[in-house]
Amino acid sequence: MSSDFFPDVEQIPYEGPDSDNPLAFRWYDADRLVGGKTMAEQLRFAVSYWHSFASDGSDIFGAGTLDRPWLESIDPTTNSAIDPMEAAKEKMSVAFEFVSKLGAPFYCFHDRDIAPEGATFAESCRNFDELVELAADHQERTGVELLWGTANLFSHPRFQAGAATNPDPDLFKYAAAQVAHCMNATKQLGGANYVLWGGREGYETLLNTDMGQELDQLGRFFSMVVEHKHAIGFEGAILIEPKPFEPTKHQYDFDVSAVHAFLQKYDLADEVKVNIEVNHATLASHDFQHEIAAAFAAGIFGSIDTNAGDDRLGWDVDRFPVSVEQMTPGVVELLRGGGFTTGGMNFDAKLRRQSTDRNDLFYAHIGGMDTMARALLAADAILSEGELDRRRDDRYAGWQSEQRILDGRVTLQELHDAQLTSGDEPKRVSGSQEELENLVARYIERIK
Ligand code: XLS
Ligand code: NI
Ligand code: NI
Repeated sequence: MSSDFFPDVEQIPYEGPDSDNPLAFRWYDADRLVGGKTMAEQLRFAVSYWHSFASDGSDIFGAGTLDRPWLESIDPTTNSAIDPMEAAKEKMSVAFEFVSKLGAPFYCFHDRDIAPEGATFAESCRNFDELVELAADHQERTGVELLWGTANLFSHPRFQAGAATNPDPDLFKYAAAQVAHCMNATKQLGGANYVLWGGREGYETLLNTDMGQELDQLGRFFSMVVEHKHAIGFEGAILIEPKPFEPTKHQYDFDVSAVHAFLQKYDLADEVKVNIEVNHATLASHDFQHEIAAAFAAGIFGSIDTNAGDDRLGWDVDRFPVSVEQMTPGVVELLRGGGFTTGGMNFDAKLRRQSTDRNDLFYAHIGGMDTMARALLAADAILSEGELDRRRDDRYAGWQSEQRILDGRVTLQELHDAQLTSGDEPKRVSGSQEELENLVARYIERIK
């Protein structure tokens, strides 16, 4: 097809670990059974519209470098202005061409990634609705599905002081309207989830911030989202994406535990789950696996934004994941918790600014998908062989005969009195951390 934006690529095949073809998967074999499900079902990969199609590689020091003609405002051949709606349609054709050639089952978008902002809210809605109609056709034609939709409540200058946490109620109202519209579209497109990342929901300085007031606003906003979900009969999950800072100095949805406490305070813990991003976890001084384990422990695990940070850069660099060693412990926690239901693995990751060839977008996603597939194979081998969990269970074995303490049938005084008479010094046992680390390394080495 000569009109293709990626003319050198037909469909990315699976060729196995011995392949040297840079446009083939070596580990991601969609139909391979791992832990009772296919790899496609276990990993539920999604391509993010914003990084892959709506960004041009610009950074705070320089202009865009990537070949994304639909992001230009002037057509270089005719020297005439490009109609933003036509450009959005072209962008969408390329997006679906890419996702289907890659063989990822899902994509994710912000409302403003797929359609341009209009002069008024109503015009923005009309623009968006037109592209949503088109997305429905593309989904139908290609079989690609929507993992989640979200509203961009942070790019436009009107959101400089936040959306739901804005001191001006007019911004709260504007954001509520935009979210309602985007939720309706997400439902229309059969989205499996709806995500809320708190773009500028935080503060720059406490000198001008009433934190209690802002948290109450945010709590009410999320409650309205949940009420709207039920009002329209949206069956997907509502997810909050924690991040500790950036763009604001402090973001209220700091990490999974902060979000969980917030959800409990506003009585939303049964209705809202979390979308965990790898590099947001590290920015919050956690590991990826910590955030997944915390989410399952709290009963609020939802979905994953997979990416990687950089050891020497303390911001959200959104690299594609390349380290099996880094990803495997996270996938162990994912499988221990039972894996995905509505969620999936969205590549919230972008090309480096010098990766200017069209096919670089394929190489990036192929590497990311192969990395996660290897992590899945290692994690599945670790858990099915069972040694790690046997060792973990052994550490807690003593509790089997002490359940009455956890049930609340014993007092502090009783424990004191018993200790006085029995007086035994508790026995210390090794935590065997290094041995367990070696065990995990062995499984990673042996992936087949
Ligand atoms: C930014 C977030 C964002 C969300 C969607 O750091 O990761 O991309 O995933 O709004
Ligand atoms: Ni994200
Ligand atoms: Ni992020």
